[in-house]
Amino acid sequence: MKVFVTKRLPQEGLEILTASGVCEVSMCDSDDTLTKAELLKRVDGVDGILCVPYDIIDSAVLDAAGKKTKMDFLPRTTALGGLRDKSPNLKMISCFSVGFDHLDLVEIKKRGIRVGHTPDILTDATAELTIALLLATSRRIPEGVEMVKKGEHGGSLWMCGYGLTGSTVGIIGLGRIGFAIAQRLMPFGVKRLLYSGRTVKAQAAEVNGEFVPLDTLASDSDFVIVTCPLTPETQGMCDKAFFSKMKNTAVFINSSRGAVVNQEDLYEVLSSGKIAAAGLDVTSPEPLPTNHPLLTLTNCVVLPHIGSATFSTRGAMAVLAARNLLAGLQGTHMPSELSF
Ligand code: 8YV
Repeated sequence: MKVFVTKRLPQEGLEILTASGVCEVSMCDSDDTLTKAELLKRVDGVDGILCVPYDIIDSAVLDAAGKKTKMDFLPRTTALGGLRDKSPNLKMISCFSVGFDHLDLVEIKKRGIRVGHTPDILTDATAELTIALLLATSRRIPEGVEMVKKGEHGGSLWMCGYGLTGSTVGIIGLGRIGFAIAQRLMPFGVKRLLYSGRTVKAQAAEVNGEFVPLDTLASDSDFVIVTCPLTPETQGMCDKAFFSKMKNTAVFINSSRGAVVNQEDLYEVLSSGKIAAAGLDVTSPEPLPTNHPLLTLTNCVVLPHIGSATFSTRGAMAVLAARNLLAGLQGTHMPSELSF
């Protein structure tokens, strides 16, 4: 069987694939995201794809990957015809991510293709990064670093920011990562922990979480943290109407997906001081063009989507993605199969 890995994979994952004897691996040996044309070309006739969130897996990609070979047109009755079931269609999509908003699940389901992803193992790393981003944004750390380089120093209110002690934090989407963030915030002396989402979470009691409507979360929080998945319901959810309910001293953090935020509206509220600051690990698009207006603001800290970027986490993601891929190809139990 043939598999295509769309981006350079950490060695421990690649070794599992190559040593398996199950598949022939072709990998894009680059850290750049493939263009659509290249992706379509490289998936031609493969049985499995190992992809990252930047690869949009839509019907065009599924068609290209599932392309029938000459062998498929041979009658089954001939000796060679028996070969035609060997690789007529894509069997498996393995995501090097917990998120799967880059997949057209309707088309994938129709074609009976299995999907694997990498939840849990990146929760701690992503929660840590979100806390780092929150503190960097609220205590103006990148700005402070620049001040030192410029030799600047100021008065008693110079470079002041906002602290977590006694604050109200609102988490949109108290899933695995949202909950891990809440746990890490508790020792900072947060006074109230609010959360919004589709359902009340039993686990929320462990972090004294109060389930509130999104409007209440926006209006009462000193820090708003977005960790919900990108879905048709959450796309563009943080827009002008949402930001206008926030306090003008509040800090907005997003470590989920860039498209949950309307970036024009965010620029407007940040530049006019309607909210205090924003920290984004995710943007739309990624990378953000270097001339993007958000990058001109001192009260906006933008990171290059590094939530899961620790050596050990990325290694574990590669191992899990490889094991998922092999199980999908062989039709066996997958360590982390997406049910949809
Ligand atoms: C990416 C992520 O997978 O897991 C997710 O959903 O967005 C990240 O962990 C990672 O950046 C690799 O592209």
